[in-house]
Amino acid sequence: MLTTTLAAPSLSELAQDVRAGLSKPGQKELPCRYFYDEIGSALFEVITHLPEYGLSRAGERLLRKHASALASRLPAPAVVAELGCGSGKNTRWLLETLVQNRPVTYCPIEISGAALAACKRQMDDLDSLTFLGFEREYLEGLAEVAAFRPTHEPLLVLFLGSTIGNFSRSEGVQFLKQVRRNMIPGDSLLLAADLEKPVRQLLLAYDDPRGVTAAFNVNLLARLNRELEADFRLDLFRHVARYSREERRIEMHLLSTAEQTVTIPGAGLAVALKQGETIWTESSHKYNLPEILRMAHQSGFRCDGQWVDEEWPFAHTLMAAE
Ligand code: AVJ
Repeated sequence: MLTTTLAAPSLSELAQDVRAGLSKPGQKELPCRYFYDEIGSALFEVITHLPEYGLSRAGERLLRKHASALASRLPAPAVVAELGCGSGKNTRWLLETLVQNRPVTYCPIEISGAALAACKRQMDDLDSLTFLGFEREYLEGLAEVAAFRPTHEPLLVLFLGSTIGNFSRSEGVQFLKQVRRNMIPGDSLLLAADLEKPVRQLLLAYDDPRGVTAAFNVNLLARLNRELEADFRLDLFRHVARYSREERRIEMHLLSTAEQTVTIPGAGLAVALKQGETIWTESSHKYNLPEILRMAHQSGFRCDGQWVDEEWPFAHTLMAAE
């Protein structure tokens, strides 16, 4: 008998992650990192301008107001690595100050090529800045930066926007420990974290009346339609934002308004959804100041400064690698 077995074509990382998340027993999930294709990155940029979404403007105010105070508290960095740069609009305020002291090599690490390109344009006219972008996972990119940075010159790592909030609290500490492993004493980390605030304010920030956040969330399914030939009917899903008091986080879900089966050929998968069942797409944890300091200490940092926005509770914490 002649038999032939063809090896299954290897699935892309996207396809593998989609398969794993949607075939979970119980709560189905999709990773939030896949929000940021070209359309998703553009929608996120719109979110940062929404009156209800105060995070980005708070981060911007903190950098505008305190860039010099911040710069004076750390050894002038020769290399600045940023984990997730987005448009680079906020980071620019800090880089403008830093390049006044010395030339800087700026290394944004970003899985969205679209965001990386926008960030490059944002920095184009900054003389004394060398732009070296990494289209990579955060830790992969940071390891590459760590491999070439001169060890006698300080490194500054930026983790802005409160992206840390996408991790669970314990994953967040594990992540900071990994970041710390790519740093040496004398290096610094600037970490942004969105703080706890009234629940109705948070719900509006993640479910704005213009429906931009809803479009951002649903675009994840549209992306799977585009890239994995899936047949999600977007009209049969509804954006939901919930606050978990227990976990102190916003959760975004996509709720199936009907019983339906979706096929995703690119992931070799068919998914049955009940009416009212959700796909969990993102968590955004909210913090208090003492717990940020605790997280810093647990992951091998000393705190050298903390700035809190007055309008929208949001904190920038400067941490020194010990
Ligand atoms: C970019 C991860 C910080 O969690 O607030 C905005 C993403 N999601 N609106 C956040 C987001 C819904 C954002 N981060």
